[in-house]
Amino acid sequence: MTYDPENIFAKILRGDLPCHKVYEDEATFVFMDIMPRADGHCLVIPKTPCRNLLDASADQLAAVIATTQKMAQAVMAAFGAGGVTVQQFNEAVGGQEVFHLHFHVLPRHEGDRLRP
Ligand code: DGP
Repeated sequence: MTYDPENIFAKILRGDLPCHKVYEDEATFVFMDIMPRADGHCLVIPKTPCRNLLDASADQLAAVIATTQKMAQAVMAAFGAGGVTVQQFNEAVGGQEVFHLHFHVLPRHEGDRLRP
């Protein structure tokens, strides 16, 4: 499987499409999900091309996981959440819709349900 530089998140990274940016460092970028399944649902992506977990380099994974941890801590504080669900999908059959590696960070509250 190859990386398509015309995927939506690549366009967001290039500034060709708008997004609600949450955080950025030299290796990663975080923005709000356009179809949030929980209040505060954000997406963590590497800045460099990567289709999904299956072709990620060790450096990309290390950077994305470190930022995912930061975002998990941040959304818990910002949304008064009691926990965080982290989701990640690979290839269409695995539920992936946008083919640039991303981790979903979903703040959770006691008794809540993720929106479909
Ligand atoms: P998945 O590949 O299944 O992990 O889902 C892709 C996610 O990306 C989905 O939760 C909706 C979100 N998404 C799709 N298009 C856009 C977009 O243009 N902007 C933003 N912010 N999020 C998007």
